[in-house]
Amino acid sequence: MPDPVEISRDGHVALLRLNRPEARNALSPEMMEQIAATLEAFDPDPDIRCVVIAGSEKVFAAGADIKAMSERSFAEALRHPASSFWRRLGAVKTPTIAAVSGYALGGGCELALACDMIVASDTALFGQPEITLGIIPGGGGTQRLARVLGKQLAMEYVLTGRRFDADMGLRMGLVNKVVKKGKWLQEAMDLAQTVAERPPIATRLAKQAVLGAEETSLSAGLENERRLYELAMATEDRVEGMQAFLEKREPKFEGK
Ligand code: DAK
Repeated sequence: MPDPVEISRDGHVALLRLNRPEARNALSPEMMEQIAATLEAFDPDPDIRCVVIAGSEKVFAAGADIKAMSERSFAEALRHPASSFWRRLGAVKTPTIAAVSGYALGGGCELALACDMIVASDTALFGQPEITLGIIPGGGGTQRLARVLGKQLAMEYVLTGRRFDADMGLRMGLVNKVVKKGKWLQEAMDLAQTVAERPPIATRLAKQAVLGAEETSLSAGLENERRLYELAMATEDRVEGMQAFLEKREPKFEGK
């Protein structure tokens, strides 16, 4: 059987492509383990500076595997790797970009939401249809949608299971950029290359600082930002970055 996730590299950018077309990239336990383990392995590696997660032209991911879920008992659900997958994903320090074309539904939408940015094809369709199956989003959908869209809109999409398209996602602040069909992956890779040109310790610190805004009060967030800033000031890369500016040359960041 082919790997459910294809992993490739382009310079400092890693690309993870979900590859279960026969099940519309439904997130199987193997797929989730491979995604989480790969991202965890990249985290301490300064050569991996940004990760793009993509599906195919037709589907990003159709969510958790409904067939497998339908056969799972309550006790099995408690022990299932899915319960730790989302926590592991949320702990990733490397900047991530979801490149979404076609359906991003249920856990697929939650996977995109767990990434730091979303580049979408104009064919992309997002939604949390769990309610139509008798469950509710369990991979962060209720929380991340409410934070991005606000309570009223999140409530509408979570209670109805209705989908929204890429343009609507852009208007609501969930999508960073909408790109013509066929160009979405390149656009996401270009954005990732730009992030990858930046010093990798500083991008990881910056990611932590921005995510802190969702977790804390403003004063605690500002305090957290100050500490992370001080860490950035302790890096060799910031010496190089400032020196390069003063010498009017391009910086060479080593991740130190
Ligand atoms: N799971 C399993 N199989 C799926 C699937 C899914 N989510 N989505 C599609 N498939 C399978 C179909 O059963 C079909 O299989 P065969 O009949 O060929 O064997 C094949 O993929 C092709 O599907 P369609 O014929 O439906 O393909 P279309 O192109 O016509 O439609 C579609 C594509 C994506 C619109 C449609 O397949 C669809 O609506 N899929 C279901 C979308 C959905 O309801 N997703 C939400 C799943 S629930 C948790 C955290 C998170 C979650 C759970 C737990 N914990 C922390 C514990 C998340 C839950 C979910 O995501």
